[in-house]
Amino acid sequence: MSTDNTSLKLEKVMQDAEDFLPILGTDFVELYVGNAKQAAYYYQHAWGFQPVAYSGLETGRKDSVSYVLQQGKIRIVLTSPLQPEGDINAHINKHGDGVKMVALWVDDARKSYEETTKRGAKSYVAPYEMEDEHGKAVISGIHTYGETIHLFVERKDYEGPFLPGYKTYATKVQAEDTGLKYIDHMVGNVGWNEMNKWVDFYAKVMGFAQMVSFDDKDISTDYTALMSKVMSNGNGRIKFPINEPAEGKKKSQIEEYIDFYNGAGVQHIALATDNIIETVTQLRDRGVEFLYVPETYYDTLLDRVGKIDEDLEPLKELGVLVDRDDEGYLLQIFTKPVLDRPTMFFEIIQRKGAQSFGKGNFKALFEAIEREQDLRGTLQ
Ligand code: TYF
Ligand code: FE
Repeated sequence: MSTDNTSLKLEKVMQDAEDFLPILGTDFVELYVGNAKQAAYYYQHAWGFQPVAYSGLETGRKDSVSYVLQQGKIRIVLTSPLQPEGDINAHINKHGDGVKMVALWVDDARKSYEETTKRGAKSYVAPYEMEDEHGKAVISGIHTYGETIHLFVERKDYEGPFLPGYKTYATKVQAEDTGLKYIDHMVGNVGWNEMNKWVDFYAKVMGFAQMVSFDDKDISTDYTALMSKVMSNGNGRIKFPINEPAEGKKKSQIEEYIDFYNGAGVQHIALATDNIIETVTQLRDRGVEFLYVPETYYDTLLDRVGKIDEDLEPLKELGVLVDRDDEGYLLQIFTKPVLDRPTMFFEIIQRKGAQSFGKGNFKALFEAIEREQDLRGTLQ
Protein backbone atom coordinates (compact mmCIF):
# COMPACT_ATOMS: atom_id res chain seq x y z
CA MET A 1 0.00 0.00 0.00
CA SER A 2 2.73 2.41 0.96
CA THR A 3 4.54 1.65 -2.27
CA ASP A 4 1.43 2.56 -4.19
CA ASN A 5 1.15 5.80 -2.31
CA THR A 6 4.76 6.60 -2.88
CA SER A 7 4.57 6.02 -6.59
CA LEU A 8 1.40 8.09 -6.77
CA LYS A 9 3.12 10.91 -4.95
CA LEU A 10 6.17 10.57 -7.11
CA GLU A 11 4.05 10.81 -10.19
CA LYS A 12 2.47 13.96 -8.80
CA VAL A 13 5.86 15.48 -7.97
CA MET A 14 7.07 14.69 -11.46
CA GLN A 15 4.03 16.26 -13.02
CA ASP A 16 4.47 19.37 -10.90
CA ALA A 17 8.15 19.49 -11.74
CA GLU A 18 7.42 19.22 -15.43
CA ASP A 19 4.72 21.86 -15.51
CA PHE A 20 6.81 24.96 -14.98
CA LEU A 21 3.85 27.06 -16.15
CA PRO A 22 0.68 25.86 -14.41
CA ILE A 23 -2.31 27.64 -15.96
CA LEU A 24 -5.69 27.69 -14.23
CA GLY A 25 -7.61 28.68 -17.36
CA THR A 26 -8.13 31.48 -19.85
CA ASP A 27 -8.54 34.68 -17.85
CA PHE A 28 -9.79 36.97 -20.60
CA VAL A 29 -9.47 37.81 -24.28
CA GLU A 30 -8.96 41.47 -25.07
CA LEU A 31 -9.73 42.95 -28.45
CA TYR A 32 -8.46 46.33 -29.57
CA VAL A 33 -11.34 47.88 -31.49
CA GLY A 34 -12.20 51.20 -33.08
CA ASN A 35 -15.36 51.76 -31.09
CA ALA A 36 -15.58 49.72 -27.90
CA LYS A 37 -18.98 51.11 -26.96
CA GLN A 38 -20.59 49.74 -30.11
CA ALA A 39 -18.60 46.50 -30.06
CA ALA A 40 -19.83 45.96 -26.48
CA TYR A 41 -23.40 46.44 -27.70
CA TYR A 42 -22.85 43.80 -30.41
CA TYR A 43 -21.37 41.22 -28.02
CA GLN A 44 -24.11 41.88 -25.49
CA HIS A 45 -27.13 41.91 -27.75
CA ALA A 46 -26.13 39.50 -30.51
CA TRP A 47 -24.02 37.10 -28.42
CA GLY A 48 -25.64 37.41 -24.99
CA PHE A 49 -22.55 38.50 -23.04
CA GLN A 50 -23.38 40.30 -19.79
CA PRO A 51 -21.80 43.61 -18.73
CA VAL A 52 -19.33 43.16 -15.88
CA ALA A 53 -16.85 46.01 -15.56
CA TYR A 54 -15.75 49.27 -17.12
CA SER A 55 -12.81 51.61 -17.03
CA GLY A 56 -12.58 54.91 -18.90
CA LEU A 57 -12.96 58.65 -18.44
CA GLU A 58 -15.47 58.17 -15.59
CA THR A 59 -12.94 56.09 -13.63
CA GLY A 60 -10.08 58.49 -14.21
CA ARG A 61 -8.51 56.72 -17.18
CA LYS A 62 -7.70 59.34 -19.81
CA ASP A 63 -6.16 57.63 -22.83
CA SER A 64 -8.34 54.58 -23.44
CA VAL A 65 -11.50 52.80 -22.42
CA SER A 66 -12.36 49.13 -21.74
CA TYR A 67 -15.63 47.24 -21.41
CA VAL A 68 -15.56 43.82 -19.75
CA LEU A 69 -18.28 41.34 -20.67
CA GLN A 70 -18.86 37.80 -19.50
CA GLN A 71 -20.87 34.71 -20.35
CA GLY A 72 -20.25 31.46 -18.47
CA LYS A 73 -16.51 31.47 -17.90
CA ILE A 74 -15.83 33.45 -21.07
CA ARG A 75 -14.62 36.96 -20.37
CA ILE A 76 -13.98 39.41 -23.18
CA VAL A 77 -12.51 42.89 -22.90
CA LEU A 78 -13.12 45.51 -25.59
CA THR A 79 -10.64 48.36 -25.60
CA SER A 80 -10.54 51.56 -27.66
CA PRO A 81 -8.17 54.52 -27.68
CA LEU A 82 -9.39 57.99 -26.71
CA GLN A 83 -6.34 59.79 -28.08
CA PRO A 84 -4.66 59.82 -31.50
CA GLU A 85 -1.32 58.31 -30.45
CA GLY A 86 -0.14 55.08 -28.87
CA ASP A 87 -0.07 51.30 -29.20
CA ILE A 88 -3.79 50.73 -29.41
CA ASN A 89 -4.16 53.10 -32.35
CA ALA A 90 -1.15 51.55 -34.07
CA HIS A 91 -2.62 48.07 -33.57
CA ILE A 92 -6.01 49.05 -34.98
CA ASN A 93 -4.42 50.94 -37.84
CA LYS A 94 -2.43 47.90 -38.89
CA HIS A 95 -4.80 45.03 -38.11
CA GLY A 96 -8.28 46.46 -37.88
CA ASP A 97 -10.23 45.22 -34.85
CA GLY A 98 -8.64 42.09 -33.46
CA VAL A 99 -7.39 40.13 -30.48
CA LYS A 100 -4.44 41.76 -28.73
CA MET A 101 -4.31 39.89 -25.40
CA VAL A 102 -4.88 36.24 -24.70
CA ALA A 103 -4.70 36.48 -20.91
CA LEU A 104 -3.97 33.35 -18.90
CA TRP A 105 -5.05 32.91 -15.30
CA VAL A 106 -2.14 31.81 -13.10
CA ASP A 107 -1.30 31.47 -9.41
CA ASP A 108 1.98 33.30 -9.75
CA ALA A 109 2.43 35.94 -12.46
CA ARG A 110 6.03 36.64 -11.40
CA LYS A 111 7.10 33.02 -11.70
CA SER A 112 5.20 32.62 -15.00
CA TYR A 113 7.14 35.56 -16.39
CA GLU A 114 10.48 34.29 -15.08
CA GLU A 115 10.03 30.74 -16.33
CA THR A 116 8.97 31.81 -19.81
CA THR A 117 11.41 34.67 -20.34
CA LYS A 118 14.35 32.53 -19.18
CA ARG A 119 13.30 30.01 -21.88
CA GLY A 120 13.41 32.70 -24.54
CA ALA A 121 10.06 34.51 -24.42
CA LYS A 122 10.25 38.16 -25.43
CA SER A 123 9.04 40.37 -22.61
CA TYR A 124 5.97 42.53 -23.17
CA VAL A 125 5.66 43.76 -19.62
CA ALA A 126 7.59 42.78 -16.48
CA PRO A 127 5.46 41.80 -13.45
CA TYR A 128 3.66 44.76 -11.90
CA GLU A 129 1.06 45.16 -9.19
CA MET A 130 -2.31 46.81 -9.56
CA GLU A 131 -4.25 47.74 -6.46
CA ASP A 132 -7.53 49.33 -5.43
CA GLU A 133 -10.08 48.96 -2.64
CA HIS A 134 -10.98 45.44 -3.88
CA GLY A 135 -7.46 44.11 -3.52
CA LYS A 136 -4.34 43.46 -5.47
CA ALA A 137 -3.54 41.72 -8.75
CA VAL A 138 -0.21 40.97 -10.41
CA ILE A 139 0.17 41.10 -14.19
CA SER A 140 3.03 40.24 -16.50
CA GLY A 141 3.19 39.55 -20.22
CA ILE A 142 5.14 38.02 -23.09
CA HIS A 143 4.90 38.23 -26.86
CA THR A 144 3.56 35.39 -28.99
CA TYR A 145 2.84 35.25 -32.77
CA GLY A 146 2.41 38.53 -34.63
CA GLU A 147 1.61 41.36 -32.24
CA THR A 148 -0.43 39.12 -29.96
CA ILE A 149 0.39 39.03 -26.25
CA HIS A 150 -0.01 36.44 -23.51
CA LEU A 151 -0.67 38.18 -20.24
CA PHE A 152 -0.29 36.25 -16.99
CA VAL A 153 -2.94 37.32 -14.50
CA GLU A 154 -2.61 36.54 -10.79
CA ARG A 155 -5.79 37.49 -8.93
CA LYS A 156 -5.82 35.49 -5.70
CA ASP A 157 -5.69 38.67 -3.58
CA TYR A 158 -8.34 40.53 -5.60
CA GLU A 159 -12.11 40.34 -5.16
CA GLY A 160 -13.56 43.10 -7.33
CA PRO A 161 -15.46 43.08 -10.63
CA PHE A 162 -12.48 42.52 -12.96
CA LEU A 163 -9.12 44.07 -12.11
CA PRO A 164 -8.02 46.99 -9.93
CA GLY A 165 -9.12 50.29 -11.47
CA TYR A 166 -12.32 48.88 -12.95
CA LYS A 167 -15.78 49.63 -11.64
CA THR A 168 -18.91 47.51 -11.93
CA TYR A 169 -20.71 48.14 -15.18
CA ALA A 170 -24.41 47.60 -15.84
CA THR A 171 -26.67 48.50 -18.73
CA LYS A 172 -30.38 49.35 -18.60
CA VAL A 173 -31.25 46.75 -21.21
CA GLN A 174 -29.62 43.36 -20.91
CA ALA A 175 -29.94 40.58 -23.46
CA GLU A 176 -30.32 36.98 -22.35
CA ASP A 177 -27.28 34.76 -22.58
CA THR A 178 -27.07 32.24 -25.44
CA GLY A 179 -25.74 29.27 -23.46
CA LEU A 180 -22.02 29.82 -24.12
CA LYS A 181 -19.91 28.27 -21.36
CA TYR A 182 -16.15 28.46 -21.85
CA ILE A 183 -13.41 28.94 -24.43
CA ASP A 184 -12.67 25.54 -25.93
CA HIS A 185 -9.71 26.63 -28.05
CA MET A 186 -8.20 29.69 -29.71
CA VAL A 187 -6.50 29.40 -33.06
CA GLY A 188 -3.55 31.39 -34.34
CA ASN A 189 -2.76 31.97 -38.02
CA VAL A 190 0.93 32.42 -38.75
CA GLY A 191 2.86 33.08 -41.95
CA TRP A 192 4.37 30.71 -44.53
CA ASN A 193 6.59 28.04 -42.93
CA GLU A 194 6.18 29.57 -39.49
CA MET A 195 3.96 26.94 -37.88
CA ASN A 196 6.79 24.82 -36.50
CA LYS A 197 8.55 27.85 -35.09
CA TRP A 198 5.43 28.65 -33.02
CA VAL A 199 4.85 25.00 -32.15
CA ASP A 200 8.39 25.01 -30.75
CA PHE A 201 7.67 28.25 -28.91
CA TYR A 202 4.67 26.73 -27.14
CA ALA A 203 6.64 23.57 -26.37
CA LYS A 204 9.90 25.10 -25.16
CA VAL A 205 8.86 28.46 -23.75
CA MET A 206 5.45 27.52 -22.32
CA GLY A 207 5.80 23.77 -21.69
CA PHE A 208 2.88 22.81 -23.94
CA ALA A 209 2.70 19.52 -25.86
CA GLN A 210 1.41 18.75 -29.32
CA MET A 211 -2.05 17.16 -29.28
CA VAL A 212 -2.85 16.09 -32.80
CA SER A 213 -1.08 16.52 -36.04
CA PHE A 214 -2.32 16.42 -39.57
CA ASP A 215 -0.32 17.27 -42.64
CA ASP A 216 -1.41 19.28 -45.66
CA LYS A 217 -2.92 16.22 -47.30
CA ASP A 218 -5.52 16.13 -44.58
CA ILE A 219 -6.45 19.74 -44.99
CA SER A 220 -6.74 20.47 -48.62
CA THR A 221 -9.70 20.72 -50.92
CA ASP A 222 -9.43 20.68 -54.69
CA TYR A 223 -8.47 24.34 -54.46
CA THR A 224 -6.88 25.40 -51.18
CA ALA A 225 -4.67 24.03 -48.43
CA LEU A 226 -3.32 24.74 -44.98
CA MET A 227 -1.34 23.02 -42.23
CA SER A 228 -2.22 22.93 -38.58
CA LYS A 229 -0.92 21.58 -35.27
CA VAL A 230 -2.61 21.75 -31.89
CA MET A 231 -0.64 22.67 -28.75
CA SER A 232 -2.08 22.06 -25.30
CA ASN A 233 -0.90 22.95 -21.80
CA GLY A 234 -0.22 20.43 -19.02
CA ASN A 235 -3.76 20.16 -17.62
CA GLY A 236 -5.38 20.31 -21.07
CA ARG A 237 -7.44 23.42 -20.28
CA ILE A 238 -5.66 25.53 -22.87
CA LYS A 239 -5.65 24.42 -26.49
CA PHE A 240 -3.99 26.51 -29.16
CA PRO A 241 -4.08 25.20 -32.73
CA ILE A 242 -1.60 26.97 -35.04
CA ASN A 243 -2.29 27.22 -38.79
CA GLU A 244 -0.01 28.15 -41.65
CA PRO A 245 -0.96 28.57 -45.32
CA ALA A 246 -0.06 25.85 -47.81
CA GLU A 247 0.22 25.88 -51.58
CA GLY A 248 -2.93 25.04 -53.53
CA LYS A 249 -4.51 25.96 -56.86
CA LYS A 250 -6.08 28.99 -55.20
CA LYS A 251 -5.36 31.24 -52.24
CA SER A 252 -5.32 29.58 -48.82
CA GLN A 253 -7.79 31.08 -46.33
CA ILE A 254 -4.78 31.48 -44.02
CA GLU A 255 -3.00 33.65 -46.57
CA GLU A 256 -6.15 35.71 -47.02
CA TYR A 257 -6.20 36.27 -43.26
CA ILE A 258 -2.52 37.23 -43.15
CA ASP A 259 -3.04 39.68 -46.04
CA PHE A 260 -5.92 41.46 -44.36
CA TYR A 261 -4.63 41.28 -40.78
CA ASN A 262 -1.17 42.34 -41.98
CA GLY A 263 0.49 39.52 -40.14
CA ALA A 264 -0.10 36.66 -37.74
CA GLY A 265 -2.94 36.79 -35.27
CA VAL A 266 -5.91 35.07 -33.69
CA GLN A 267 -8.08 33.50 -36.39
CA HIS A 268 -10.92 31.94 -34.45
CA ILE A 269 -12.18 31.52 -30.94
CA ALA A 270 -14.14 28.34 -30.28
CA LEU A 271 -16.85 28.77 -27.66
CA ALA A 272 -18.38 25.72 -26.00
CA THR A 273 -22.06 25.17 -25.36
CA ASP A 274 -23.92 22.17 -24.00
CA ASN A 275 -26.83 22.69 -26.38
CA ILE A 276 -25.60 23.75 -29.80
CA ILE A 277 -29.06 23.72 -31.39
CA GLU A 278 -30.44 26.19 -28.84
CA THR A 279 -27.32 28.36 -28.82
CA VAL A 280 -27.09 28.64 -32.60
CA THR A 281 -30.84 29.23 -32.96
CA GLN A 282 -30.54 32.14 -30.52
CA LEU A 283 -27.45 33.57 -32.20
CA ARG A 284 -28.97 33.30 -35.66
CA ASP A 285 -32.21 34.94 -34.53
CA ARG A 286 -30.13 37.84 -33.23
CA GLY A 287 -28.32 38.32 -36.53
CA VAL A 288 -25.08 36.35 -36.15
CA GLU A 289 -24.20 34.96 -39.59
CA PHE A 290 -22.96 31.40 -40.02
CA LEU A 291 -21.27 29.66 -42.94
CA TYR A 292 -23.63 27.86 -45.28
CA VAL A 293 -23.31 24.10 -45.54
CA PRO A 294 -24.89 22.36 -48.55
CA GLU A 295 -27.76 20.03 -47.74
CA THR A 296 -25.90 17.15 -49.39
CA TYR A 297 -23.55 17.15 -46.37
CA TYR A 298 -26.42 15.66 -44.39
CA ASP A 299 -27.22 12.90 -46.90
CA THR A 300 -24.28 10.79 -45.75
CA LEU A 301 -23.75 12.23 -42.28
CA LEU A 302 -25.16 9.36 -40.23
CA ASP A 303 -23.24 6.82 -42.30
CA ARG A 304 -20.09 8.68 -41.32
CA VAL A 305 -20.71 9.42 -37.64
CA GLY A 306 -23.20 6.71 -36.64
CA LYS A 307 -25.98 7.25 -34.15
CA ILE A 308 -26.16 10.65 -32.43
CA ASP A 309 -28.50 12.03 -29.74
CA GLU A 310 -29.68 14.97 -31.86
CA ASP A 311 -32.33 15.01 -34.57
CA LEU A 312 -30.87 15.51 -38.01
CA GLU A 313 -33.43 18.10 -39.11
CA PRO A 314 -32.46 21.01 -36.81
CA LEU A 315 -28.77 20.33 -37.45
CA LYS A 316 -29.39 20.52 -41.17
CA GLU A 317 -31.57 23.60 -40.81
CA LEU A 318 -28.84 25.43 -38.88
CA GLY A 319 -25.87 24.01 -40.79
CA VAL A 320 -24.26 22.34 -37.75
CA LEU A 321 -21.41 19.93 -38.63
CA VAL A 322 -20.79 16.64 -36.82
CA ASP A 323 -17.63 14.55 -36.51
CA ARG A 324 -16.67 11.44 -34.58
CA ASP A 325 -13.38 10.16 -33.18
CA ASP A 326 -12.60 7.13 -31.00
CA GLU A 327 -13.70 8.94 -27.82
CA GLY A 328 -17.07 10.21 -28.97
CA TYR A 329 -18.43 12.88 -31.26
CA LEU A 330 -18.61 16.67 -31.54
CA LEU A 331 -20.91 19.21 -33.12
CA GLN A 332 -19.52 22.47 -34.51
CA ILE A 333 -20.44 25.45 -36.63
CA PHE A 334 -18.52 28.50 -37.83
CA THR A 335 -19.59 32.12 -38.16
CA LYS A 336 -18.65 34.30 -41.07
CA PRO A 337 -15.90 36.80 -40.15
CA VAL A 338 -17.32 39.14 -37.50
CA LEU A 339 -15.41 42.13 -38.91
CA ASP A 340 -15.39 43.84 -42.28
CA ARG A 341 -11.95 42.43 -42.95
CA PRO A 342 -12.01 38.66 -43.53
CA THR A 343 -10.02 38.03 -40.36
CA MET A 344 -11.52 36.78 -37.08
CA PHE A 345 -14.50 34.47 -36.73
CA PHE A 346 -16.06 32.28 -34.05
CA GLU A 347 -16.74 28.58 -33.78
CA ILE A 348 -19.50 27.18 -31.61
CA ILE A 349 -18.68 23.68 -30.40
CA GLN A 350 -20.43 21.03 -28.35
CA ARG A 351 -18.30 18.07 -27.32
CA LYS A 352 -19.85 14.71 -26.63
CA GLY A 353 -16.70 12.82 -25.71
CA ALA A 354 -14.60 13.72 -28.74
CA GLN A 355 -11.48 15.74 -27.90
CA SER A 356 -10.44 16.35 -31.51
CA PHE A 357 -11.22 19.31 -33.77
CA GLY A 358 -13.55 18.06 -36.48
CA LYS A 359 -11.08 16.63 -38.97
CA GLY A 360 -13.92 14.88 -40.83
CA ASN A 361 -15.52 18.28 -41.45
CA PHE A 362 -12.48 20.05 -42.86
CA LYS A 363 -13.44 19.45 -46.48
CA ALA A 364 -17.02 20.71 -46.08
CA LEU A 365 -15.84 23.60 -43.93
CA PHE A 366 -13.05 24.71 -46.24
CA GLU A 367 -15.32 24.51 -49.25
CA ALA A 368 -17.79 26.73 -47.41
CA ILE A 369 -14.97 29.19 -46.66
CA GLU A 370 -13.86 29.10 -50.31
CA ARG A 371 -17.37 30.09 -51.41
CA GLU A 372 -17.09 33.15 -49.15
CA GLN A 373 -13.59 33.92 -50.43
CA ASP A 374 -14.95 33.71 -53.96
CA LEU A 375 -17.68 36.25 -53.16
CA ARG A 376 -15.01 38.59 -51.81
CA GLY A 377 -12.82 38.07 -54.86
CA THR A 378 -9.97 36.85 -52.62
CA LEU A 379 -9.82 33.22 -53.76
CA GLN A 380 -7.42 33.95 -56.66
O1 TYF B 1 -9.75 24.57 -34.77
C1 TYF B 1 -9.79 23.73 -35.64
O2 TYF B 1 -8.82 23.04 -35.91
C2 TYF B 1 -11.09 23.51 -36.37
C3 TYF B 1 -10.99 23.48 -37.85
O3 TYF B 1 -8.63 27.56 -40.81
C4 TYF B 1 -10.37 24.62 -38.56
O4 TYF B 1 -12.02 24.44 -35.94
C5 TYF B 1 -9.04 24.54 -38.89
C6 TYF B 1 -8.46 25.52 -39.66
C7 TYF B 1 -9.21 26.61 -40.06
C8 TYF B 1 -10.54 26.72 -39.71
C9 TYF B 1 -11.11 25.72 -38.95
FE1 FE C 1 -11.62 25.32 -34.17
